[in-house]
Amino acid sequence: MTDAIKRFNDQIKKATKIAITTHIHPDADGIGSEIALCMALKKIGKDVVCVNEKELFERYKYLDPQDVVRSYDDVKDSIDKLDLLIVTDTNSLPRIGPNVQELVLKSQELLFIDHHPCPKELAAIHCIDSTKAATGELVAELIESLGLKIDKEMALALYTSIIIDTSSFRYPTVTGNTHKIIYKTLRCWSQSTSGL
Ligand SMILES: [Mn+2]
Repeated sequence: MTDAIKRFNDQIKKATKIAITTHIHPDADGIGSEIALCMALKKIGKDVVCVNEKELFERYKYLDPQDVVRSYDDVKDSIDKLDLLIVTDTNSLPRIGPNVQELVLKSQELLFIDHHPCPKELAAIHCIDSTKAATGELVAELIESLGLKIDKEMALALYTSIIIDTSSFRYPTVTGNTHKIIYKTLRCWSQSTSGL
């Protein structure tokens, strides 16, 4: 287990009420990552919701079969205190939007889960791994580190994250590990029909 994954596990262990967000003008990596992580944390009994600055675009709704994403306006009155706020696919607070930033003040802890380069002081206290091609690649490993198997719904969200952030595996950020995660997501969907 890397230090980044250990930090994630430590934070999850001590948190019950959790919100997850991503950057404004979100792409499929930010959205797929927050949704897959949210579904995983629900499975282990956490009180968790995704809160984005704006409502999810219609074109991304297929990634959210459990309807876990809320807009800030939807939840602003019902979230009083949080144990943990997780920010996916950025390590810059201004990028989560002016309203969602209010949640930072309501939360005991803050954790970035990201793959963009950052100062080493930030990487030392968050879950940031710039060797990953997508945040979704890192989130898949985090889900497994909780002792969970990636299920079909998580697989769809994570597969989409990685496809979008690598422009269908065309970028040099793609590694053997990226393909290993993709294999695991595809296996969820094809297990019953092939020997994958
Ligand atoms: Mn990304």
